[in-house]
Amino acid sequence: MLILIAFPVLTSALVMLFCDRHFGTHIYSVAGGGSPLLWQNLFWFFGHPEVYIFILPAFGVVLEIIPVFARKPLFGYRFAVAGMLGVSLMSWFVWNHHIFTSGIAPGLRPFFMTATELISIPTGVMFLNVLGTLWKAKLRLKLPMLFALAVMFNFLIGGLTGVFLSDVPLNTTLHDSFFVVGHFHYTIVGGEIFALYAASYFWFPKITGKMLNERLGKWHFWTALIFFNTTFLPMFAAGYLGQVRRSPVYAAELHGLNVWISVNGFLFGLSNLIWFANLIYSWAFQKQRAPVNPWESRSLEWQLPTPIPADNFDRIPIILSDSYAYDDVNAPPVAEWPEGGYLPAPAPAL
Ligand SMILES: [Cu+2]
Repeated sequence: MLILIAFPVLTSALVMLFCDRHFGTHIYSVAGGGSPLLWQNLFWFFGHPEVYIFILPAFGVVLEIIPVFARKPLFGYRFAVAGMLGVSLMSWFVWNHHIFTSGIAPGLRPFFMTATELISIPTGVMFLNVLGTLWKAKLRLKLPMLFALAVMFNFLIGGLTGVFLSDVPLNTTLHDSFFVVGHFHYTIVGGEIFALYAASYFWFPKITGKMLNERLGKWHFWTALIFFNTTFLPMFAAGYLGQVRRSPVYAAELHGLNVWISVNGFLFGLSNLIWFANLIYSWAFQKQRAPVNPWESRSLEWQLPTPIPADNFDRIPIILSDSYAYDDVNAPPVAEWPEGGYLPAPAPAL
C-alpha cells in the first residue's frame, strides 16, 4: 500500500524536474517563479513513507524469526499487525520533519513534531511484542536469532535518536550533522541490513538445501555487530560536537574521532566479506544437505520438501493448527495435504 501511494509522488516530482532541466519550465526554480520547497515537499512526501517501506519487511522478518527460536507464540500478534497498519497510516503525516530548517512556515512545525513523536508509539508496540515473546522463554541462540536480537538492539538506538531529532529545538541544532547520519544508519543498516542478515541465515537452507556455516556465521555476527556500533555510535558524539555532514573539512579537535569512525567503517565493511564468503562456500562447496526443517518452524514453507516443488503447493493444504503454537506440545502438525503428499520426512540429525 505504501509503495503504491508513495512511488507515483516521486515519479511525478521527477517528471517535473525533467521538464525543468530539458523543456525550460520553472516548476522548481525561483528565477522563473517556481519553488524549490515544492521539490523538498514532494521528495519527502515520498521519502518518509519510503523508510517504512524498508523497515516494515525487516520487522516482519524479526517477528517471524523470534517465536521460532523462543519456542513461544508471538506475544500480542494482533497488536503487531495493528502497529504495522498504524505506522503505515501515520507515515503520511510526518514528512516535514526533514525540512524544519528549510524556511517552511514555523507554525507548521509543532504538528509535524507531534506526529513524528506519536509514530514512535506503534513502533514501540513491536518492541513490546518481542519482549513479551522473549519473556521467560528458553532461547535457542542460533544465528538467525542472534541477528534478529541485534536488529532490536540497533533499532532501539535508531528509534530513540529519531525521537530526539523530531523535536524542533534539537532538530534545528543537529540538522545536517553527523548525529543525523548516525540515526539514519542505526535504522537503515542496524535495523534493515541486520534483518537481511537474519533472513539469509534463516531461509538459506530452504532456498539452497544447505546450511550456512555456523563458525563463519559467528565470526560474521560478532564482527558486524561490534564494528557497526563502533562506527556509528561515535557519530552521535561527532554530530553533537559540531561535525557537519557532506563536508570535506574536519575541525582539528574532531580529527581523532573522525579517523576512528573511518577505520571502524572499513572494518564493518570487511565483516561483510565473511558473510559473502559464507554464502558462496556453503552453497557451492559444502557437501552436507540441510534438514528439511532445521529450525523446527511451524510456518508453511518449512512443511514443504527442499528443493521446493515448482508450484510450491500442488494441492491446497488443510491447516490443522496455529503456525505459532510453539508452546502447545499437543498441537497437531501445522498442515496436511489431501491424499498425502508434502509433509516432510523426519529431519536427519545435523
Ligand atoms: Cu522522516
